[in-house]
Amino acid sequence: MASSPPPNDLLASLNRDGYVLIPSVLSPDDLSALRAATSRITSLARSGHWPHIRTLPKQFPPWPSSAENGIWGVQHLLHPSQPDQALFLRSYFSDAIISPVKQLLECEEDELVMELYNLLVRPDADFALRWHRDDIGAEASAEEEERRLGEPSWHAQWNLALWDDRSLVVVPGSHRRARTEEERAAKPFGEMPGQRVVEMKAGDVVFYNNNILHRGVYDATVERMTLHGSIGHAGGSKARARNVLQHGIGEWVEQIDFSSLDEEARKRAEGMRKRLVEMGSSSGNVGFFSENE
Ligand SMILES: O=C(O)CCC(=O)C(=O)O
Repeated sequence: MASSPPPNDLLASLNRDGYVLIPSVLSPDDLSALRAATSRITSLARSGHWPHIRTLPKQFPPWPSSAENGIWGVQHLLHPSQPDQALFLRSYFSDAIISPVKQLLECEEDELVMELYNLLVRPDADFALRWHRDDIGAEASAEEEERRLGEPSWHAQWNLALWDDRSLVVVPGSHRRARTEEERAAKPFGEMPGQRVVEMKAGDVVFYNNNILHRGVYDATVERMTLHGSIGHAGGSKARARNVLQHGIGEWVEQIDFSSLDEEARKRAEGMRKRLVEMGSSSGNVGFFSENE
């Protein structure tokens, strides 16, 4: 694994630009094993045998479970019925991810919270996402944007490319300020002043503030297998944990068997899951979430 920049540099870059790229975090063996596993689950998803998918031409969840119009993502790599679950568990809880996350959240391991692990793939037809911030709607006023952007984000989100990837387009620095009039007036699928394509080589990981102005531009002829994950901080809102559970993993998170992990990673995983369930649970029973809402 290539050496990461010192912690302060990593966080300083994220704070300044809204994203930070760490090159070559995967060994050649890990890269080829992950490519094989992501190909398997993507084939299952494209052929209608994995219902947890992002479907064309829809940007935001919820997505239907039918792949008949094509897909651009595969959800829930840590699901117990996922054929390569053990490999994805190893990847999600690996030092290559956890070390930078701890640096970016400025916290210790026992404050980390398990969240989501998904996969972004080559779409079946050319497709693009409109400019957006993940947690602040386009209708927000400038005051509302400023207020929300001033709050700590309490989670880290990343893209880990298994093939070279230039799909993510960002406006550097836009996570620190409200949109300008020009940005507000820009076409949802058009060029934005100052936009930058995030150029990733296979094995690179980019961490980004999910409220940076960004979009995805996808080419149906270019292979894409990019692991897309997030990890929370126990200081964050209970609402986020509940949301992760309700719309993501609440029905099966407690069934995940961590015994394939080595002892250190298993302890890490048990702790992170426990904090997710405790934070998200108002009744003490995670199974209630999907029934109640
Ligand atoms: O494809 C990407 O890398 C970006 C995805 C994205 O913006 C989203 O899921 O909201």
